[in-house]
Amino acid sequence: MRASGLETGIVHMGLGAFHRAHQAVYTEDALKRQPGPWGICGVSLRSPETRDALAPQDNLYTVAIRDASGERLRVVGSLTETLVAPEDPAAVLERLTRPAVRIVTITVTEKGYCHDPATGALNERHPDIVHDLQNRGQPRTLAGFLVEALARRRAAGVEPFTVLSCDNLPSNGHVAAGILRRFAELRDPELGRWVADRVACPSSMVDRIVPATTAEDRASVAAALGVEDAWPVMAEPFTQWVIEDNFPTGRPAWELEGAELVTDVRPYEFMKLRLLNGSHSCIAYLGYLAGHATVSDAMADPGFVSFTRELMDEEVTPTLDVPPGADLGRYKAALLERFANPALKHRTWQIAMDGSQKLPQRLLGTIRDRLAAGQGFDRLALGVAAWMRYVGGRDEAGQPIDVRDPLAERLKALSDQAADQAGGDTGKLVSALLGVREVFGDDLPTNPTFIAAVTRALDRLVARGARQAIQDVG
Ligand code: CS2
Repeated sequence: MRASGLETGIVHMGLGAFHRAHQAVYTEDALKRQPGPWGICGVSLRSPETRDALAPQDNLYTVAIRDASGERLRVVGSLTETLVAPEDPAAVLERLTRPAVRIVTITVTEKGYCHDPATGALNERHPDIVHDLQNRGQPRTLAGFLVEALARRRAAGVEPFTVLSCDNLPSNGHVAAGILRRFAELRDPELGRWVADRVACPSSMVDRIVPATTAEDRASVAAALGVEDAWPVMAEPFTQWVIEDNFPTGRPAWELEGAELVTDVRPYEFMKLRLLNGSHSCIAYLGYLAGHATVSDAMADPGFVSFTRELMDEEVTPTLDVPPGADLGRYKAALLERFANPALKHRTWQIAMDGSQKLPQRLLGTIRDRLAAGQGFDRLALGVAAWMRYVGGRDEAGQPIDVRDPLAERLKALSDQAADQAGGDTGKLVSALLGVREVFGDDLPTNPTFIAAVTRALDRLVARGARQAIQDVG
């Protein structure tokens, strides 16, 4: 629960369930051990729902930690305030400019960076970026808010804040630094140089499975607590946070509560993005097509368990640098157990969202390493093929799929065009979708080994269905 008079020292951009079950918990626990001015002002970049739920309950909320053995509830009090950016961008800029705010943490999801997922560079044609360059005081995007606030701090002689990305991107600090520098440079080259020289953007690897809260979850938490909580969050017991220790203006003592402060986060990021998130995306597309609504449903099917184990052991593991002290065997065994957690209803549909932003770091980077080493990647190719089938918008029973993706319309149009062409064969669909360079870059679409593997996988998927296809590659 909240320490009274907690001062705000962190602004968090992207106030979703994940932040509330992860960084907010680490911060509260660290402050219990070592008090400090590190309360969190949570900012929603889009909808008012979280603020509307939390403000009337003094920004307190419950984290329900669930697994097969039962449930543990705790109330978290590290949020001091909640703001909704589109309602009052000026208030968000004002908080970001306060000298007492020394860290900005971020979970805006992959698409919130408005970058090109294949290269990591700022997408300068993104309509919201174009808007923010022209409307400095009324921004919509992460880059628009942070760069305007940094410019104001610079003008007022206030130290810049440290920017800590907590999104599932490789070298997420580097990606954040790149988009901030470029956005600032487009405003003014001097500002661009100052941002590049003065703003620390440490990388971090975050991990905890936190499915979207359902009405049923709310009701069960209310029954257990004996009071209503308008928006509790559900999480697994496992939690991990590995942070590059680069905070020139200070930070909470997160390490006192289990965060690992290191000099190089990259091996941890690759391990997690490729093993956990890569498997997650394959299970999401293949599982959804096979009729599994949740990850734990899919993992109740032995075919999915073997597929995931072999994907990790045979195709992903050889591409990894093992992080210092990590035991990959144990890590992977724990992942299979975590995916099977029957108390979490983690929808395959939820993980399938925004695939165009996720595929590069989850599957395609691994595939590039396999190609370079002359090694096979049939399971990864099946994951890519399942995504191709999924974005076409029809499942194996011919039912429509509600595809959520910033590129959804374009992906659907490409799929429809390929299907309309004479024959409508799988090769046409593969070549149409490989034309999306933001996802596949310039190399994969012209690589014959890659094209052949994905086409073969898609043929298999169409002819045999997902359940059978995962067994055929075994
Ligand atoms: C998931 C992640 O939704 C998704 O794409 O793969 O949110 C995953 O649950 C987290 O990264 C786990 O740390």
